[in-house]
Amino acid sequence: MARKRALITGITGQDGSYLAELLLGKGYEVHGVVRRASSFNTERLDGIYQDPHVPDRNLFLHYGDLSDSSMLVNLIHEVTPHEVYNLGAQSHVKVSFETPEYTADVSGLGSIRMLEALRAARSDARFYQASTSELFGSTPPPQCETTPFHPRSPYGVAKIYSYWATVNYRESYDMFAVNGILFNHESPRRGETFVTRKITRAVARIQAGLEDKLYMGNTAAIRDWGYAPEYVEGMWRMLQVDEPDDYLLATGVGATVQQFIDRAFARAGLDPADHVEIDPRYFRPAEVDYLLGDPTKASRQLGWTAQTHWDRLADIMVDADVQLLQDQLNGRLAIR
Ligand code: NAP
Ligand code: G4F
Repeated sequence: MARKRALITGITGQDGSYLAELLLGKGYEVHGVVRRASSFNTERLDGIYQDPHVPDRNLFLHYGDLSDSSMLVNLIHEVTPHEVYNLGAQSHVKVSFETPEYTADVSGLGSIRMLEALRAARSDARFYQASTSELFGSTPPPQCETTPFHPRSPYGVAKIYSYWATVNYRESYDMFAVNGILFNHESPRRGETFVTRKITRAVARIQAGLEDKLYMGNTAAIRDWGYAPEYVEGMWRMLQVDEPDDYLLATGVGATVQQFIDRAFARAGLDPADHVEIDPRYFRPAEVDYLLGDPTKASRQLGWTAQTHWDRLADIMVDADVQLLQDQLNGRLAIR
């Protein structure tokens, strides 16, 4: 059988890089959209080229942007993908308050541009939209697929547009278009300004004596944190079922930001009371207080269950950041 082709927007991000590895390992030809930047932004894909078990010759990168519809139209014609994973987004909630219009353009309209490109090409590709637990916002937990949405940020508002666009194209044009409503998922590849990575990176630097203080925002917020490599497997499974539907992925276990801090500092033999201070700069105009997902549907229908909960995840991330810093200090990698 001919090799399956997948197109990933956001391939340079945390999830995009894990998904590319997963699909290459399954024998796919993988195409990714990369934004032009003034310096290298494909660092998370480096592992693919260094791992002899991952067939990197089947990976193709294309310059592009979700704000550029003609580029997306041309790319769909060129690649003729079997599966499209729309992971590209301005994905930072706090930043979305500062860049609401840009966030709406990329994280909201970007999905419509991709869906229209598929429709114009009469493509029968299966489409995955990266939806989010931020859609639930202030609706109390536990949240499941039928829980009402009440987003609390420009990011959440943009993503709700993409959520309904995906449902609408499925219903209007009989497209195989699905939403994965994913709760927070993290890894050593998590962006450095998201809370878990900010904490584990600071722990490594404090332990090494490079820093002394970690300034935090609202540490009472509760999140349902899972492990990103497990979540990209769930994305793939959503596109392998017979009928398109929307699924939520979560661990079903929650913790406060403070609990994550305590666990991460303990892993490195440090006391957070000596190092953590609250800085109002990191508070948001509106907060999402409590996210806790019920992943029963994904478990029953996709056979997907999260294996790694927040405490083990904190250990994995601290260990990785300590090792990364050691490699940097030993001159094997550049310090950032
Ligand atoms: P991420 O690490 O922030 O990656 C975002 C990706 O989108 C990057 O590759 C980024 O490119 C790309 N991108 C940004 N603006 C773009 C544009 N204008 N055109 C094309 N691509 C653009 O995010 P992630 O954690 O991997 O998340 C993947 C997706 O899942 C996002 O849509 C996010 O909103 C959603 N999501 C994430 C979580 C989570 O907990 N991680 C939970 C639910 C949903 P650069 O590398 O050039 O910046
Ligand atoms: O790590 P965060 O920035 O993630 P947030 O806002 O939950 O969004 C992430 O998860 C969503 C899924 O629910 C994704 F859709 C989205 O793209 C992104 O990946 O913040 C987590 C919590 C918040 O309550 C925040 O207020 O941590 C709190 N927090 C406290 N101090 C902080 C900080 N967050 C950050 N980033 N930095 C702080 O200093």
